[in-house]
Amino acid sequence: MKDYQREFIDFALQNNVLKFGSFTLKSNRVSPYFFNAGLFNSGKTLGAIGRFYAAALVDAGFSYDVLFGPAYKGIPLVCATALALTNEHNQEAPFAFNRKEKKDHGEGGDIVGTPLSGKIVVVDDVITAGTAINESIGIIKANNASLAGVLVAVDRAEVAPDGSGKSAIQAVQEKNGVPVRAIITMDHIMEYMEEKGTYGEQLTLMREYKAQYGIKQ
Ligand code: OMP
Repeated sequence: MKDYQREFIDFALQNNVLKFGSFTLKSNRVSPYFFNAGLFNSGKTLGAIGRFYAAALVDAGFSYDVLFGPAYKGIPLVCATALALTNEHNQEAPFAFNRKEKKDHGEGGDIVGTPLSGKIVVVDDVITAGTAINESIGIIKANNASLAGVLVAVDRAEVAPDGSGKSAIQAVQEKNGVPVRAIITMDHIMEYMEEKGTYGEQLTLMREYKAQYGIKQ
């Protein structure tokens, strides 16, 4: 694990964004941890998360025309990332996001911000089974733009629900031929817990969950 990844986990724990307990996921899996990006809910935390995403995006070497943040949680994330790309990396960083409800008056349409055309990088919070990311890819295709990559904060490194045994990320990568990058994965969280040595039962539950739903390396 790299220093910035450890720093990111510390930061998520301090802000209660990363929590341990029992959580029912969108996929109906019951997880011993949850990452709630909605709790990056102040100027200070949003500024910091934007810098983490921007650094990861530059590190991944993504080339893009527009950044896309899917509603709702992707919206502040893409704004924060674009701001950090300009302030810290001197990039123009055009961005867009979608409305969940289509607007048929005023400017109309379901995309707000820079029109979705050219190479698009999706900026989102978490990948579990890949449903949310596939929805974003559908929006990009519907706008005749092309997907250049996906950046999320957390790759939960779980098997896709299609029975292929592949990770949700692998499935998205192979289907679309583009890179998917995450700031951290479930393994980084477990490594962090092992290093601290104080997580006891919670770490056992993480290992059990990984054995059931994690990708087999
Ligand atoms: P998939 O669509 O199954 O990949 O799940 C990802 C989505 O689930 C995220 O965009 C979140 O809305 C939500 N989620 C979290 O926010 N944090 C988690 O730790 C797990 C989930 C989840 O429900 O799987």
